[in-house]
Amino acid sequence: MKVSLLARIAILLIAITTGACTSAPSNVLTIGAAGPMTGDQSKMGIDLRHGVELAVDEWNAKGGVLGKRIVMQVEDDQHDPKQAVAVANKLVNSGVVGVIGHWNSSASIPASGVYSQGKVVMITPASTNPRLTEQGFPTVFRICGRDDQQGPLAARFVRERFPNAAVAVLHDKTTYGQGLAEEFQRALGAGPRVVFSSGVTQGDKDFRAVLTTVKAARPEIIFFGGIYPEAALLVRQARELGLTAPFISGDGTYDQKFLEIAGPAADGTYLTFGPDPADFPQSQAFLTKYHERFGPHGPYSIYAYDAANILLSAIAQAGTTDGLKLAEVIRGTSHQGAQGEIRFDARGDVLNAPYIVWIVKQGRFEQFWRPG
Ligand code: ABU
Repeated sequence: MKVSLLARIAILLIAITTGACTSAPSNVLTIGAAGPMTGDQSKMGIDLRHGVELAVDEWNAKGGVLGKRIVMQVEDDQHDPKQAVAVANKLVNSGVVGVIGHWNSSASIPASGVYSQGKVVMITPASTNPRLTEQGFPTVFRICGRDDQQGPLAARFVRERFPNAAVAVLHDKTTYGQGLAEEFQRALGAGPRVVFSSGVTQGDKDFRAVLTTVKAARPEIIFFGGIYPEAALLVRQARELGLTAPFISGDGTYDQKFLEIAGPAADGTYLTFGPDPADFPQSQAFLTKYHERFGPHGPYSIYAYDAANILLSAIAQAGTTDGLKLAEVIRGTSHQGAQGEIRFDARGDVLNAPYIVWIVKQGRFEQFWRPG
């Protein structure tokens, strides 16, 4: 009898210390934010984190969601596909209610399988490769446009502004960069002629060898599919080699960092990206709050902010953190974001993602061309 009582006390103590008999629910909900938080693309991860942080703090100031305080779990995928899968597993195992991320298509696509398996909502603010939402994962969303929109837009711009031009196509061999270059090339159609096409290696610093070959092909325009660290060096080194053909690139190049690294060589570069939120009344409150807190916004800060608000609103509306139910609410709701109305289609893509062509003039991005 004495032994039995001791045994029961021991079992009770083990249960208490391991939390096995704890019935009180946690008073916090955790939201994941994942992207390249360190390394050469960390500006993008930090912009993403800041956008989410602003939304989370606003919700907490209003009392949180479902009566719980919201906390963030920020994870660094270093824009590496393997690291992205590790991060996704870590977030799912932590019990996050959803993830805002990842930034790179090469991270989002492999990570999306993990979130789908774990029935966790993932909303990427920036991954534009079409494949992400073609996989049929019900909990995967993208709040930005796709490369089969911006690639053809760039091609149309080239056809209209540089008809019959000789075109060189370069890309960084990543899911995003190569995919975008292929979309561009496919949409060029008759008229412009591709006289050179090749990949470069992400992380390289010296592109003079490939640029010398590009120069020999006498291009009249150079398209680059890739991110700003390589884009900036390419454009700078091209000008040093006397290669004067205008550059055109995509949203991965659109950032202040591109201007800083490329310097005056950036002038005249064309880029495809969305219109300037500063032009829209509905974006003003976000821009003011973001600037006061973090300084100038990055290209995808507002997308991350809207994505976090969509996730948290869905939790409030659904009254649950069940991923599949949240996905239903997200898909079935017209969201009023800092960018205006946001609605998703059955795949998880946004219904309206306008692209325009920007130009760099005297070290600043200016809106340049809209499809008629
Ligand atoms: N869309 C720009 C860069 C992020 C990505 O899709 O890889």
